[in-house]
Amino acid sequence: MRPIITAFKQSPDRGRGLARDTRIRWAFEEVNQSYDVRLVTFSDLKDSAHLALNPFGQIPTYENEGLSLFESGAIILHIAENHIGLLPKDANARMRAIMWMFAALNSVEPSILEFANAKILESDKPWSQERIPLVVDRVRSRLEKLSAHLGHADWLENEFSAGDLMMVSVLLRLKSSGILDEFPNLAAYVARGEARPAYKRAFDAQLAVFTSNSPVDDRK
Ligand code: GTB
Repeated sequence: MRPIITAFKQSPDRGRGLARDTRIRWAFEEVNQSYDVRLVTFSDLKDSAHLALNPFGQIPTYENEGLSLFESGAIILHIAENHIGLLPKDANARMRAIMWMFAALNSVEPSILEFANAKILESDKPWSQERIPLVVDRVRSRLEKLSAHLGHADWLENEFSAGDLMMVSVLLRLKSSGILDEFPNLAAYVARGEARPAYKRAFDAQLAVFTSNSPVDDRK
């Protein structure tokens, strides 16, 4: 049986690969596991059928062989645990790769989400312009430490792992902001992730969904 994941029929990111199904697609591609995608609308997310898969009414979800999961971290950990290619064999190295997945989701992603929310959801608030520099500083503070740890290394530990897949996925959200460019080693790290053939296949697959489900613009 092929696993099934959910993804937006029309992603609000317009195919930039920022919705969280992309990281799941990337994990599948890294381990050469084919998968199916059930496309959902925002209204589908509120249906009881979807809420039974994810009580928070979000994508991505995962279903296979009697197991259903939500949370991109849990889904990628499950894929990585059950295939070769995303976690080292050595028990300590394996745990450190998992630690980096948690670090990406718990120590780095929250400030980036705050920044995205401040820019997108709160831009019309009278206090927005005052708040943004504070939020950017929190992102910068995390990136400074991550950048110092990474140094000149290619990946967070010795070899590419699910930890890098998650960290690159999280950092990608900053690409258009310019903040990443303040840390050339992190910008290069993200570019290394994007250059992986598996990432490219994942990116192209989600873009194809957006392209084929966008209303045709027939303005002359
Ligand atoms: N913690 C969960 C996980 O990691 O799986 C978070 C899942 C999540 O935030 N899902 C979002 C969702 O379903 C889509 S990815 N939102 C619908 C809702 O909550 O009603 C987040 C996302 C959305 C849009 C952009 N964008 O436009 O750039 C980027 C990322």
